[in-house]
Amino acid sequence: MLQQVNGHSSGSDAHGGESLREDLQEFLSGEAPLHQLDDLTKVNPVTLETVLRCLQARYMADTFYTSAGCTLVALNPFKPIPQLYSPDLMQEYHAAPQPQKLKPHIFTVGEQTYRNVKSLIEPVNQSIVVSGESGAGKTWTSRCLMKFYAVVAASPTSWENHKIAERIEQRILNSNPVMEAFGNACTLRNNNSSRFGKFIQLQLNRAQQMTGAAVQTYLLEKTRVACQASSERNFHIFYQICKGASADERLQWHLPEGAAFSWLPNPERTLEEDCFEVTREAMLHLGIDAPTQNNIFQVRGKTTPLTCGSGDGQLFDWLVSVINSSICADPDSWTTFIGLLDVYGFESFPTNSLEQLCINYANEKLQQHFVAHYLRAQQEEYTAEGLEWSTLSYQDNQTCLDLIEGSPVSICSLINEECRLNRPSSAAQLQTRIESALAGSPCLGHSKLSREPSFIVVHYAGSVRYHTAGLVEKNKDPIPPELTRLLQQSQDPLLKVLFPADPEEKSQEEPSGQSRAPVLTVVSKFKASLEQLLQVLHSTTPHYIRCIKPNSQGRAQMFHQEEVLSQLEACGLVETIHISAAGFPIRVSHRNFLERYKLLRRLRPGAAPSPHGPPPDEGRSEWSPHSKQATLQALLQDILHTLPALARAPAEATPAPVHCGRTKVFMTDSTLELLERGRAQVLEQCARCIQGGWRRHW
Ligand code: AOV
Ligand code: MG
Repeated sequence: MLQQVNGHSSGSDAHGGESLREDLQEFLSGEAPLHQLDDLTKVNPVTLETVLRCLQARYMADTFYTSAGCTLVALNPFKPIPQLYSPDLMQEYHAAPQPQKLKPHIFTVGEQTYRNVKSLIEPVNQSIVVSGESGAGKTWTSRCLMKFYAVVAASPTSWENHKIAERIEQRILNSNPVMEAFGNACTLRNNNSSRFGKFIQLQLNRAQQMTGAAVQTYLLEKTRVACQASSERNFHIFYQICKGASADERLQWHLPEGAAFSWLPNPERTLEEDCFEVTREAMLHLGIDAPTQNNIFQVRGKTTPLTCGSGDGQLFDWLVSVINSSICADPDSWTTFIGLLDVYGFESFPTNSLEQLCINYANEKLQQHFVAHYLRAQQEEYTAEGLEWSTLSYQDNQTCLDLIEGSPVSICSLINEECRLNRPSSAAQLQTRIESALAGSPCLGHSKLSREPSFIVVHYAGSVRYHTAGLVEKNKDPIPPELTRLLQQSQDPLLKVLFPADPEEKSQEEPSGQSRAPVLTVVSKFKASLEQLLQVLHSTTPHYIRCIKPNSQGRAQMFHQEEVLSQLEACGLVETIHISAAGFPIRVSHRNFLERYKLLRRLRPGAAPSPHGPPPDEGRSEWSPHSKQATLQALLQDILHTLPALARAPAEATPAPVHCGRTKVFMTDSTLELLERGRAQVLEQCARCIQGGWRRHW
């Protein structure tokens, strides 16, 4: 396990459990100090220790973005830095001949996607997957990117719609405060936590101007309306209404005097998100007029049966559809899109239920997509260097996905089956069914020690125990028929829209034991929307932004290594480190390689330290580019011939190959270790020679 990694620390790595010596670290990483390394793939070797050390050095130097191959790592600064997101900086990245040569930034990713989508030769839709744990900065990042596109892809004309003339990009930006008011809440981990996943497709015309957008949301946490963990709050909108309604509105919406509702927890905390005016203004701009708003707030304000979770879900879905009809472009008016996915990261709590299963299932899917893309990118680098790819074999997370969603039997199918059969079944029975039907899966852990019925899934980011109590009920997500009927009888036009008569509803009321039409469960709906999302992502060029929370207190200038490490694991960055390690994690420029190891030629049989000076080419201080490849090959061969002699055990005698690429030497950890051992031997011999009075000959 990794311990302190700052400076004189100790921690395990690929080199025998000791930290890298400073000179070796410097050699592997080039000359740059760690905080100046813009790209984690240049941290050499790519190990957890070096990656963490680099991120920490950068964070402490107020540098929050770092590239990691095809991924951008974004550390949450936890302090406002307006100049980092200014329109001037957006223009700088937009105007740069090569934005990737500027400092890593979300605008680099924004500009890159914008240019890719613009390519006249082959315009390809783009997507940006923003992930990370709660409070890491996903929504912030997505919002900043939307602002970036609103600047660089601004439409030239304003729209006349809903009696408000304004630019479409402004309307798209207005969707954020509305969705956040109704779908975000203050939690223990984030004051403005999104309680839903979101994919927004920014639609561009041939002239690269934004003509519209489409939003898809996933899994709103509806149960929050009825119950919240202590110290957490309900959705922002309730507090906004309570704190922001005028005296007339209070009367009309049947709100009690004073700010608080007895059922609304923790109203005493005022957050910047509590601004009712911002929400109303944004709704107005989206075409939700004052009478409709009145209707919504009346429905939200009255302590009404709509405060049950299901009603909230209907209202949220309806709002999203209204937003879509307000911002979605005419299909003929756009040709390409940039998709932004703000999705909840991997979750593992003391008690995990259907929500976590769905979230972690989505993360497994996205991880598989990411790994496939990363492997492709690695392959491209190897090919560009003229290396064979066949040396790298890597097992992705398909086994875990088979356990969750595979056919004919999987966790999803078994939970759905229980809903379909609609039979009384205990949590313990569900555990037994899952564990016996899926016993053969290596990704199903052993849950024997648990007092409560549960099963364990070994995810790529760690094992998670899911409790089976209530799983089937949650999966059915029923709106009690009596409640639906009651709401349908309401004179309120909004309630009539939210609860239309549904003929399919009847089939769920039939007595158990009869065959019935497939029930649309939470899991089956989620699976379908996830598959749709993946299809869209597959049709695009993906980009990844991994948001990292440097500490859980939300404090600036504080970097907790253990917390960051577990996030690197959960967001798959550790996996990419392993992928790199499965191939050739050590990549060193030709020049650096030779400068460090040319003295190994002294270890060739018969090449004992000579009193007559160094071999001819060793004395050269300048590297001649003309003879570069040939000299390099010859020297490399010489050096490599010394390796078997350095091996201490037979297994080491045939070290993994060293590949000489076009610009770099690629090798494995074990080869590096042998080379270092050889170097140490030569240096020791030299020291002995000097001590032995050979100094004048040397
Ligand atoms: P999340 O979307 O990843 O959590 P947010 O984007 O809401 O997290 O970020 C949490 C908070 O961190 C924000 O409200 C800001 O105060 C701060 N923050 C994030 N990024 C930055 C930044 N680049 N600069 C300054 N402050 C920042 V959740 O929605 O809970 O998973 O469900
Ligand atoms: Mg969020």
